[in-house]
Amino acid sequence: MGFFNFFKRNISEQEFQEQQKMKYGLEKTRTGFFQNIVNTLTHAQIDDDLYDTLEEQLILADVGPMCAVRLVDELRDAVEEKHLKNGQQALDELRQIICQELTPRYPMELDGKPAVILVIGVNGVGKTTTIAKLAHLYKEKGKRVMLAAGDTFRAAASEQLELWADRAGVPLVQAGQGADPAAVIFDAVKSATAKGYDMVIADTAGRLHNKKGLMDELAKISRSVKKASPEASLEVLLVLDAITGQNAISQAEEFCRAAGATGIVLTKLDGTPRGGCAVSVWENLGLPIRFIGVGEKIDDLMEFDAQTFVETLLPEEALQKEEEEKEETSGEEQA
Ligand SMILES: Nc1nc2c(ncn2[C@@H]2O[C@H](COP(=O)(O)OP(=O)(O)O)[C@@H](O)[C@H]2O)c(=O)[nH]1
Ligand SMILES: [Mg+2]
Repeated sequence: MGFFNFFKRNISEQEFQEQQKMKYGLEKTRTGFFQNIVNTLTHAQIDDDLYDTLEEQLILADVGPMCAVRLVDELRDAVEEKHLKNGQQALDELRQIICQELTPRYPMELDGKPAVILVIGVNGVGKTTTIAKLAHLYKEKGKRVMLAAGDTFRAAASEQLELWADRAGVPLVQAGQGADPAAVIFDAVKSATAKGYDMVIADTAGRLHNKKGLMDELAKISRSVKKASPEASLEVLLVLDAITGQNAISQAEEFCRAAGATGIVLTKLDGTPRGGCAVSVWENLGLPIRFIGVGEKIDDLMEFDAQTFVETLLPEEALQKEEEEKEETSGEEQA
């Protein structure tokens, strides 16, 4: 115990704000299927029925059948090994297992000059919005950010990004419809290097590529990034829509390794009660989640923190109780 002591952990004001934002963003998921998991475990005796129920509930939360079975197996082993006695202890163990599952195995590559982030994914998942949010986030951190309109397939894509670039207050490099995306990104990296920008974030077209086409295009972009600046680093973020959850993950499996993706952005977590798909991303795609989208506004993107995520979805019972009490008292005060 202790690892997840939500109350006893001393947190800064900023961490508190992050927790609140995550709580709000994950409202549907945390008050839905994950709430059931907490309720099931908190009051239960540990037996085979409990494991069956838990497995079902994890699947309902969209954790994915294979991942759910494995997590429950891990939990069962841990319960035996550590001689855990009750559901509360099992819940604490489950938090740790899921947290480990969600913790990135390697850091993001952002130390290049400039740091290039290429954003890929199928149409409608939230690529362009995510790029605007990323620009905002890194600008707030004091970085000089430039955008590249690499989605040259549709004229509207560039216009949409232009609006967002204005809102975020960052420059945008764009070319006409049908231009070569690798050339646009080359120009952006060149320009960023010349002007001393720290970061280039590039949009790409969301056509459903075949594997070879996608591979070739990304290889070409990657070469042009290096050609434009030998000191550039490249992070390729694949955007997945949490609303389509497991479906999105199985679709992505097809091409994500081929595409050389290095990380995942999971968008629209605010729009689904089944945000559990996050838990199976590593098992299915072998990629860490780097950011989560929790709304449509420019600051509705969060850097992914596994511990805060798990504490939000599987809070300690005491936390919920205290909140209820707080609500009751404030209700009384108003009355
Ligand atoms: N609720 C919610 N909507 C989002 C989020 N991210 C993107 N969207 C919406 O998803 C739609 C498609 O986004 P867009 O960035 O154009 O997707 P793209 O085709 O991949 O570039 C837009 O209506 C966005 O406002 C999110 O985190 N939460
Ligand atoms: Mg787009």
